[in-house]
Amino acid sequence: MIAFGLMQTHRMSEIRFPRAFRWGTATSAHQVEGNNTHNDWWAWEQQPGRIVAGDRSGLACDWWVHAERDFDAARDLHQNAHRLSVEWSRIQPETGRWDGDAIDRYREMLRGLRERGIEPMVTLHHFTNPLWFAERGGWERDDAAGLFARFVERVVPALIDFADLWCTVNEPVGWAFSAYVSGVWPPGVRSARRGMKALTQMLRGHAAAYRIIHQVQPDAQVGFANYFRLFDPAQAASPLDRLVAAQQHRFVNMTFIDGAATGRVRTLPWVVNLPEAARTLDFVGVNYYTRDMVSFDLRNPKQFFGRNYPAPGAPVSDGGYGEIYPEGLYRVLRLAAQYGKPIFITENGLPDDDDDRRPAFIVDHLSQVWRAMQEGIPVRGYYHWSLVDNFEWARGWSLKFGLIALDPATQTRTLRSSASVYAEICRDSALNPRMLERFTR
Ligand code: GCO
Repeated sequence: MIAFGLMQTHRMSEIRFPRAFRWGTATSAHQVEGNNTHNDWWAWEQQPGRIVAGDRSGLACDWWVHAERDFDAARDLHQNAHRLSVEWSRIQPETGRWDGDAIDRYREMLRGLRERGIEPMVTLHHFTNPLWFAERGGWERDDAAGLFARFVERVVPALIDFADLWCTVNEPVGWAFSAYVSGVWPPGVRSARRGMKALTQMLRGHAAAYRIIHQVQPDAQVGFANYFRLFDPAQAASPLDRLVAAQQHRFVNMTFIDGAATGRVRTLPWVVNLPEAARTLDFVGVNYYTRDMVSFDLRNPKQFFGRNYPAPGAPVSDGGYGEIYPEGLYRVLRLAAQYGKPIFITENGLPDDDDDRRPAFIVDHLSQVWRAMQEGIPVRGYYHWSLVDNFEWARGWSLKFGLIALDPATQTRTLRSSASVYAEICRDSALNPRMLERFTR
């Protein structure tokens, strides 16, 4: 209803964002760099049956050598911000070995972004772990956070000339679920208990990183990228559907962020007191993609007895990735606002190979961002996932998230038409009447 009202009022006029708004895209090291041979994902990809169609990251988008080619494109598309990650296994390929050349390459990349007028946001852990770290027990070991902290102490001082916006970790709950509950990501474990252990250790790692960064760069803004997904009861009148949806919501959306805000986690089965983690958020990073309808189902104990599916008849993106639900971004921004911090939309996007939905997706989602901002919610930037098609974890190369299409075999790039739509938005810091007229229903 309200969304409809918004479109009516603004159908012909412009939707203006602040001049200082950060407009960019997001990527992660393993998904774009290529030849990340020292991490657990690389090893995982070599095992038969792990990745759709036996795909491998391989050369990925060849960023380790040629990231600047895509940085040029981002600049030409009027982007002024980019979120990328640094690969721990490059910087510390073995327990006792630090690779200065790898750090230099990251300095060069960040300088390259700055020179193009693009402000970097740097993520320190985006799903991958050095093989040596994974082989000794990864995040399940009690010293994991300490080992991560050593990496942070090494890499952050080397990058502070170029960056002051930091994401410690990416989507910790989603990562723990895929790595330790469903077991479709390395280390391929199926044990909620072990997952909780790893997640607790990662919260410790986040807190340690928060402190280290502030010691070396007092003005830094530090947060993490929290995955927000909406879970709506299939039958609003069913208490069981409501209960299950609420449980999923608490667990997926709120556990880690509550831990980082208060130092306490009370999401059964996860109960932790970590006072050191309290107040370790300078901003809230929002990764938003989709929502689920949820019905009670005794057969799914691992999902809190819920069965999840897209709303019947709703538009969905490629490959069963989920419902396209722009109003969800407004709703998660309201959730994120309760922490009283500035907000960055650190990821939002969809797999859409033929690009028939992406232009409208961008315009509709940004209309919802604007709507939240009209209510005083302090959104500071939007990083579309992603700049260029990249290696989508267990889905391999099958899902195409890029504004720029990539053929990984030939490294040929082709701009999708959504790239130009988004470029106009970035240039004007506004949704113009033409695009509102054309793309909003
Ligand atoms: C994640 C990550 C990205 C994905 C993106 C599309 O959410 O898994 O942060 O690495 O590629 O979300 O699925």
